[in-house]
Amino acid sequence: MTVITYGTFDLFHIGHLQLLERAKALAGEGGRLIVGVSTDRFNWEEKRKRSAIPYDQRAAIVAALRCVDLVIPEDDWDMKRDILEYNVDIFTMGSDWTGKFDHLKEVCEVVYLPRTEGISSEC
Ligand code: C2G
Repeated sequence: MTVITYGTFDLFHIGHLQLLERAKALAGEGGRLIVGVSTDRFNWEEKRKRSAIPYDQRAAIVAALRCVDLVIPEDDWDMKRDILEYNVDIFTMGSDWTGKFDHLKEVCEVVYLPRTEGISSEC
């Protein structure tokens, strides 16, 4: 199966890694994990968030992970387009987003995974 998740992945840390490994596990044997890494534009325009690390470096770090099969830029909130384009079976996010993406249940399964407590990119 194909799983997709999204994030900023700034100052990459164990909480990000555990989320991505849990997301890959959802894809099952021979499955695929796609990760949408938020662009600097999206982060500022939509989330008023400035990341310490620029998009191209955050994307390269995520793309280098064994559990990640494809990285795409997240430059808007239209996850439905990505889900249909990549024939995604499961959309997943950490539990801090619980309920925020339930509308995507029209096009795929939505799973919220437990966050790793006690660590954050926020300095
Ligand atoms: N995460 C986690 N544990 C942490 C920190 C983050 O499980 N201690 C998870 C988040 O729940 C999210 C993913 O790791 O699913 C990426 O976290 P962020 O980089 O903080 O992503 P965010 O800024 O929430 O952007 O449109 C969705 C956004 O792009 C998500």
